[in-house]
Amino acid sequence: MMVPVAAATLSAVAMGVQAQTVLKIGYPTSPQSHYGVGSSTFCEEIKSGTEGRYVCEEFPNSALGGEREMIESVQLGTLDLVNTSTGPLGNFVPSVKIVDIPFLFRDYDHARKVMDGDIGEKLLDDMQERGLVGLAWTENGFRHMTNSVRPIVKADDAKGLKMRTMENKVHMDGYKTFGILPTPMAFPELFTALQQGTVDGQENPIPVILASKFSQVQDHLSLTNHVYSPAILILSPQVWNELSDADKKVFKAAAQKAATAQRKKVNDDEANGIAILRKDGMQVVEQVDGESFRQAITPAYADYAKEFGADNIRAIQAVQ
Ligand code: EAX
Repeated sequence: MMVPVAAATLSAVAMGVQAQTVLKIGYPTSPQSHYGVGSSTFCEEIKSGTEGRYVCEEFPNSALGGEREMIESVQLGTLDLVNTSTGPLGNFVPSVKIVDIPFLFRDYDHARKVMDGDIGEKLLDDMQERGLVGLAWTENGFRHMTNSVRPIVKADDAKGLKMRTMENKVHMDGYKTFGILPTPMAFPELFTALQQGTVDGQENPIPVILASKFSQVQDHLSLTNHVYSPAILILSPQVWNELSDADKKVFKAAAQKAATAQRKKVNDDEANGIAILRKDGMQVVEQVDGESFRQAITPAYADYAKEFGADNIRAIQAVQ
């Protein structure tokens, strides 16, 4: 009786048959978008790095819910991974909210340096005690305003517009100083809300505006660059705690590669997307009066300093 069993085991090993864990990963936009590029890079890397012991099943296009719901599911362990913006993350990990302050980051170089440096590392650490494992900062991009009422050149032009925002109080407090009427809403509801005119506009990075075809339901795009939107690859602690030390290294390295690929796609979309959106019929204001927005938001900065500490804000601004 022993022989056939041993033979079966041997041949299974010889054939490379081994236990395979399928990890579910959710993200908000399409497989071709920045989130899709980052997520599939991660999945390819863990598959090759663990010789197929870990593979992914991808759920793009908010198939498993909005970002808040996906983060919640990862916390509960019903979803293994999410690649999400920080939009709703501050509701789970309060210290993360600081990175959502409008006009905090000068440009992509600055933002990526902060997120990849000590400050970003500390925020990843903070997630552990909230039941989330932050693997790496990916990227959503600098956000711009779109609407169907009028071109926005200066802060005054935004006054009175009903704009969908993320479920993020830091954003909403800042945008109120522009005179915008912020309407928080989960991302999967946004296209229909724009189509039906429930809101006048919204704000998102070029890669999201492209992937979600907002040009079909919005006339004006203004390159306001009013806030950097970081994104993050989050793993469930239930999976993390089962990984060997070697596999943990594979997962971390895979997340770094995902971040690089996702940021490259953001760069490409920033470079090529505006021409595409124009061709799709959007009127684009490239020269926005950024100073008027920065002046308008000064009072909100006093509140941000109270909530997050002026020193902590300055520490981010000081990164060169
Ligand atoms: O992360 O909700 C939003 O506007 C986000 O930017 C979008 O889900 C991509």
